[in-house]
Amino acid sequence: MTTDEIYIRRCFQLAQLGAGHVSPNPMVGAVLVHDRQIIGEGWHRQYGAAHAEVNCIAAVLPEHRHRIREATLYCSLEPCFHIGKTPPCVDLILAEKIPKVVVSNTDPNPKVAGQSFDKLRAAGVTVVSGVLEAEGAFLNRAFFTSITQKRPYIILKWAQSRDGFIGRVGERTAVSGVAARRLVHRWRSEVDAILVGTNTAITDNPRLDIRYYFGRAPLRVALDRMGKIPDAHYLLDDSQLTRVVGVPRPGAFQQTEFVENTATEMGLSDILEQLQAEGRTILLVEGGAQTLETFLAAGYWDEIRVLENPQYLGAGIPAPKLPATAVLKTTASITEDTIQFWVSGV
Ligand code: AOF
Ligand code: ZN
Repeated sequence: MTTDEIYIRRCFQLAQLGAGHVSPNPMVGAVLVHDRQIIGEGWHRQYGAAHAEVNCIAAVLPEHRHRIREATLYCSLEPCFHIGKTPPCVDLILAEKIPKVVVSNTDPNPKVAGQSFDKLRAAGVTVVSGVLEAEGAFLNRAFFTSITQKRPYIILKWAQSRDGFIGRVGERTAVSGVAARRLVHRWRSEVDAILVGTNTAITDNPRLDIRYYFGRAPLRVALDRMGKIPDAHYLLDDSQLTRVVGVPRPGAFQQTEFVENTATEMGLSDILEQLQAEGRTILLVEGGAQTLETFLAAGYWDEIRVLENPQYLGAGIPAPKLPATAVLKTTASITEDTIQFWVSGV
């Protein structure tokens, strides 16, 4: 590993601390290094709040401040060029007279898109870009997908038994173990919306909350084309931001919105368009089989997370087939469950 790679990796670690707090912004980390010593670290902690570079520079101790003008700033993403919710980081770098900047990814935001590199170079700053670019792009895959494909990054998730069933027919079935369930709640806290189909909404009566974890609860989206989800089900309890796509219902809902859509197909593109327009850049689809298969058939997926429990169900609803373009990115295990992370190879 080169020196640049070591510090860019550290930027990635810091960036990840923003997971679940910064979307639709990217996760960004920054490190200031003087003479092989880290004198400042920072990350983008909260959407709308200070950028990684600002937090990094603010973290430098007073007795080290005079070193900033001899230091190298490592940053996982190209510093911003524009005035958004915060002033341009590129101007801060110039004001601080930082002589060298090393970056992983160019910011695909059209308001930035390489312009900060040009501005820094024109001012005499040494710029190195493209360090661990593929890793950086994977870290911010939701941000990149929403900009390039103009739709949210879509994660399909299901839990299956060793013999490949996601549940018994017409009956709520606990497939995963306790620890895996907690992990799923963590995943929920890291996305902007969770979607379930009608059958799952009716049969499982899911809450789609994050009670086994903490952080930001996502928007719940339930498909209810026939208006069949029972009124007493959790998804209609108005306890959390919820969107029901299908048949509108009367009642004094505060956090629940009804989007009329009774088309025979699920109207997925409308749902995705609305999420994208709202700045919700990561969607987790939690089932059931029919809904997952509709997303797969439409090519609306970027990542698939399969949890597998060693139990045998013997019969039930078969797990969806993985698409031929799916590539196994990594595997993990959590107590008795194993997890496969698949990504799209095209
Ligand atoms: C950076 N450092 O830590 C992040 C950047 O509305 P704003 O001001 O927060 O700007 C958001 C945009 O800034 C976002 O779309 C992306 O292009 C860039 N994010 N840039 O220099 C950071 N989070
Ligand atoms: Zn910035």
